[in-house]
Amino acid sequence: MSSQIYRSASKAVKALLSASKSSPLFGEGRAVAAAAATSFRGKVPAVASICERADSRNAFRGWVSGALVLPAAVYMLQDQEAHAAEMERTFIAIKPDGVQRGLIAEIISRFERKGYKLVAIKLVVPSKEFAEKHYHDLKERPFFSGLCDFLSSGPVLAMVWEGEGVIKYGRKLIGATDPQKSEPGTIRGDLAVVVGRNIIHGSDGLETAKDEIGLWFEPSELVNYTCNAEKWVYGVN
Ligand code: IDP
Ligand code: MG
Repeated sequence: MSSQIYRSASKAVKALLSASKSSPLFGEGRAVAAAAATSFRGKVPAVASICERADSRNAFRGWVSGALVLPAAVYMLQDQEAHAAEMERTFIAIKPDGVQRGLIAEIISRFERKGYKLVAIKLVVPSKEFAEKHYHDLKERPFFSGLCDFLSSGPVLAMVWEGEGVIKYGRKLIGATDPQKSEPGTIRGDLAVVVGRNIIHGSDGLETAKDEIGLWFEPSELVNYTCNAEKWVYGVN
C-alpha cells in the first residue's frame, strides 16, 4: 500500500524533474507543481502540502522562487521515497568457525560498507534439534548430521540485514558454497578454504529468508529504524 503511494510519488517526481529540465529557468515549475499537488491530494498529504507550498510561493514570487522551491520539493520527495521503500530482509549467520576465528567484525563490515542495514543481531549456541530445523532441506544429504553437529558446537552470530536486493546480493558477497570455487573478493573466497568450514550462512531466496528470520528471531527482536545514511545509499537521478 505505502509502496504504491510512493511509487506514484516517484513518478510525479520524475515528471517534475523532466519538466524542470526542459525549462532551464524552471519557468513552468508552478504549473508542474500544481499538477503534482492535484494528483497527490488526498493520497499523500505530506507530499501534497510540499507541492502546494511550492506552488503558492511561486504564485506570489514568480519564477525566481520557483527555481529555489521546486528543486527543494523534488529532493524532499526523493528522500521520502528512499525511506518509505519496502526493503527486503535476509538471514545471515556467522557459523562457529567464523566466530572462533575472530571474523565477526570483518564480515559485518562488508555488509555495512555495502550499504545494507543491520536490523537484528544475537550470539547463540543452537541445539542440534534447532540446527536440524535450520538445515531441514538438507536432511537427505550424507553430511547432514555432521553439519548440524558443527552448527550446534559453539556460538553462532545470527543477524538480519535489510536493503534493496539484499537476499541475492548477500549471497554474492558470501560467495560460492565451496570456498575452493568462491571468487576472490567474496567472504568465503577471501576467508575460508573448505566447504565444511565455510564460516557463513545466507538465505538463498525470499521464502527461505522469511522462514529463517522467523526461526531465529522473535518479531520483537527486529528493530525498525531510519538509518541516516539511507538518503545517501538510495536515490534516483
Ligand atoms: P550454502 O551455505 O551456500 O547455502 P548449502 O548447499 O545450502 O550451501 O549447504 C549448507 C551448508 O552445508 C554449506 O554452507 C556447508 O557448510 C555444508 N555443505 C554443503 N555441501 C557440503 C558438502 O559437500 N560437504 C560438507 N558440507 C557441505
Ligand atoms: Mg543454503
